Amino acid sequence: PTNHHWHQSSATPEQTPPRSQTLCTRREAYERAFPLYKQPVEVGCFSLDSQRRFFNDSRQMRYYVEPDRSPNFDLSDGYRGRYVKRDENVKEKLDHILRWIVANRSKLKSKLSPDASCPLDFDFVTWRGHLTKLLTTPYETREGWLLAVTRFNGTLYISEVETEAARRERENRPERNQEMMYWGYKFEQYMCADKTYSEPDSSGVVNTNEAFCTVVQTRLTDHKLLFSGEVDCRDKDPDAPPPPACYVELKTSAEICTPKQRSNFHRFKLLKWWAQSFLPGVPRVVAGFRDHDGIVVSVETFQISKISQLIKNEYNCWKPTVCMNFCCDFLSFVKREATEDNPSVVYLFSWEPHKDVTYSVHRDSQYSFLPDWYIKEMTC
Ligand code: 0WD
Ligand code: CA
Repeated sequence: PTNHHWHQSSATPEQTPPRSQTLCTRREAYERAFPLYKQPVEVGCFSLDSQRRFFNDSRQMRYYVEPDRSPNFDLSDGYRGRYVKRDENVKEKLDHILRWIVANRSKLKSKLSPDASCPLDFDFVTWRGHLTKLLTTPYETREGWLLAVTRFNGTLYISEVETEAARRERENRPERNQEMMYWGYKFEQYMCADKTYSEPDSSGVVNTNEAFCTVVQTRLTDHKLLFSGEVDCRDKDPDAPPPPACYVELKTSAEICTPKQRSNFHRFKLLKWWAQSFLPGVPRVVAGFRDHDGIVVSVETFQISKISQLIKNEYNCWKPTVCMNFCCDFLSFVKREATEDNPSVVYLFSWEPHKDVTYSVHRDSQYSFLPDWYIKEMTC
């Protein structure tokens, strides 16, 4: 692999400075051929119920219902009175994915023998959302990130740590923003039915504890990945292709009235939408465009495979290849640096906009995230 974009401090033999390896995040460094990304395969799924309890099944699956041409959904309906919000102070880290792994380990083939699942045959285990952040890093100018990495039985586990800035923002979120966050969930309720044969019920409670998550495996060049992502709904047609091709991602966005708004939508929104759905192989995003009062005025479908064409005329726009190559090189960087195989050691990778990625090492610290029950279960 080419490493022309590596910046490495040159240590002199007499005064060895602290090891400071970094990874550059400039777009130009990642403009090369699109890397191999194998078609993601769903290997399982799980559900989180209204009390955030884990179930190793698809009980929270919902079904996409095609809306009217001009729907007039009121996204603020129920914000006061029919809203149960997940407790954002509870940090779940990778716990749900680890529970899924333990429950399904016999189905997962091992590196050593096809019978045992210890060690796991994956280089990385993480949330899809963490990979989305990596994909968009070369284009992100506002929010940095912290990713904790632990190597255990040869597999690298990646779990996000909330930055100080993100925590402050969350704790000081204006009322208007809180309500706008609700809009996305309310849109899901207008668009989804609980059964293949039923209709959406917008009179019910919106409970953000509930989730249906897919678990997919894939490979990015030489990195074998296992990750999970929340899926909004699926095509209810029994003849629809198997998951993840039948899945539909739902989004809301401000209605587009000016060329400037259209350009910003292409340059910023579509980057996030593309990255999030491309990773697990979800083929389409259904967007509800809403006015300032949270009324959906139109609904439009975006095919993920057509987004790169759609943005090509945009000046100075993002490129899928830059996103994927950066992610690939970051994973190589992690593999190279996070060498100690120890569940209580965390390599904390840190990035701020306009800077390089750096890291620090922490033993038995507040950052350790692999639970004892998982270590016990997976120590063979
Ligand atoms: O502990 C953490 N740091 C995180 C935990 C960060 C991100 C997610 N999670 C967990 C939760 O268990 C959640 O159920 O991940 C699940 C979702 O994972 P994901 O699919 O990897 O996350 P992402 O792609 O960022 O978000 C997908 C959806 C969002 O939909 P929109 O359309 O807004 O992108 O998951 C929801 C949200 O509806 N979501 C979350 N749900 C619970 N906790 C979280 C979160 N922290 N972030 C997004
Ligand atoms: Ca969504």
